[in-house]
Amino acid sequence: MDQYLTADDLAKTLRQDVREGLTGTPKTLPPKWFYDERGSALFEEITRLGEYYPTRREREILITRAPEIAAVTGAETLLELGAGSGEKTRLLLAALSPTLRSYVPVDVSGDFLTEAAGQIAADHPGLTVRPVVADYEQHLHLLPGGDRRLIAFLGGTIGNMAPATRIGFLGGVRATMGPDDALLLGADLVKDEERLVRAYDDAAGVTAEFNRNVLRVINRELDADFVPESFEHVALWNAGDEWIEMRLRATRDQTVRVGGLDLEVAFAAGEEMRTEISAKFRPERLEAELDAAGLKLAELWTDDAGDFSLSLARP
Ligand code: AVJ
Repeated sequence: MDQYLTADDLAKTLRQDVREGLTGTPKTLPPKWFYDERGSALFEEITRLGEYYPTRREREILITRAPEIAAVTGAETLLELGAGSGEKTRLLLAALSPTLRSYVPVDVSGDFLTEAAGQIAADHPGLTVRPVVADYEQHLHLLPGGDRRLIAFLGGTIGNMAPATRIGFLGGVRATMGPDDALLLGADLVKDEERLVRAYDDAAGVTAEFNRNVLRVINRELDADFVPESFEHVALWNAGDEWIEMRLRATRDQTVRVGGLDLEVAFAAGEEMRTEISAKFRPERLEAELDAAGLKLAELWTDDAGDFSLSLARP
């Protein structure tokens, strides 16, 4: 396993993020810290909710288009950024199998990778599985090269990046690509506000627990004393920026001590802290942003309902 990111690096980044986020105005926390074991399990539960359509829609597109993706790319290496839920990976691996020689899952969690990679290697004898522990916002240039790579970034996670970060990320991906490489990008589409908000504020309250989980992560990792129950989940559609925002709203005045940072933070009743943006796209904007990064949109597929998109782009 290649490791460009150590547990120490991660801990340092968390400290930086939390200090910056809790001392800024308004307060923010980056969404990457939702995903400890409990957070990842909660996200898996979200993907099974009736209201949360993206995972289901992206799977539909993949089932329909995987043969075309295989035919057009003839991929020899599948490089998956943020190696996600096993099922989509499996669909791609099956379709690409005639040409595929190696699979490179990239994730910040080594434990997760070891488990996922072991399973996939066992199921695909002859496939070289080479997991890489890295942060795809920092280490793109270090990822293994090769001919005919398909770089997959699925799930709509690109929507979690602020626009400037996103542009930098796409440019970074482009910079690592050879002439025969391709990018497979999953992105959620702009739609009816009510459906969007429901997808991020489900009736069973799973997303609310997922949102509050970031406070539990900080409590554990940075010796903080957040009372998660004293924050309520907020999901709203920001029409100007065309993104969903998740926030945590303090239900009462409170002071939180973050021991690991020797920091005390006051929250006023009603104060809101942003924990995630999840941008939704129009096809024209996707094409324009890919173009600005030096990538040409070869295909943009959607599911039958037009909810979600899967784009194939090339240098
Ligand atoms: C995993 C980043 C694609 O933004 O829809 C789900 C995370 N947040 N519900 C998304 C998430 C709230 C999800 N991504």
